[in-house]
Amino acid sequence: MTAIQGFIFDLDGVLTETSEFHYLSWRQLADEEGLSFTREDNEQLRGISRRESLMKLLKGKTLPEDTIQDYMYRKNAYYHQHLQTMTPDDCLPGVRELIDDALANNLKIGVGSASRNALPVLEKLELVDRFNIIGDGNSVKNSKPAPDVFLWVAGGLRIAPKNIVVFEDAEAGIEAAKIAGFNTIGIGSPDIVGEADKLVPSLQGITVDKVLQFFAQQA
Ligand code: B16
Ligand code: MG
Repeated sequence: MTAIQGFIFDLDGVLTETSEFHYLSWRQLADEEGLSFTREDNEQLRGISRRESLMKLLKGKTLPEDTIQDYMYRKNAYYHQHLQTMTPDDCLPGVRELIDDALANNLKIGVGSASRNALPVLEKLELVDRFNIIGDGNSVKNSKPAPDVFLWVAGGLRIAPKNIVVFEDAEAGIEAAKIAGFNTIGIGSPDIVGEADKLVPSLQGITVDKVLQFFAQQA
């Protein structure tokens, strides 16, 4: 019998691709404030919190706390405008199939995201009711690469990290999951998620059987 009893999915970049919305929102703020911000810069923001994203965008420039709060508020307002265009069709390929397969195999499933917007995004995708538990940037204090959000979700699922597979697209997310002893599947390029136990280009064609077989061989 397999030891894997649950899956935890990151949200942005795993269940849906919101990085373009994050890019456009930070870009609008950067343009308004005369800061430089490129698509390459945006790639460095995958999986890290809103505040840490702003710190990277500022590239060492210091600002008073009320200005930091104003920048984060405005960026989030722009992001919410973009979210209005999101529909259930914005689920990435293979996501719905893997969720159905996991539930049919009696696995418990959760979301572990750094985003404080995880709930509105999952509502747009019509996925909220599918998950046993949703952990996000509001659930814990320390964001990825701290393991807190994944441990919070694992606690809610009542499953030990060694019996859970985490699906992540960000270096910070793989680091967070590995520190706490989760099994990891990295989605995307080896340059970014190369530290994961297993790498896949996307969730398309990924089945519970394939995942369980992989981690059975690992054991
Ligand atoms: P918000 P994930 C992360 O979500 C994004 O990858 C990252 O780019 C973003 O800065 C972070 O959420 C915070 O998002 O501003 O919505 O709170 O990949 O951990 O699901
Ligand atoms: Mg992500």
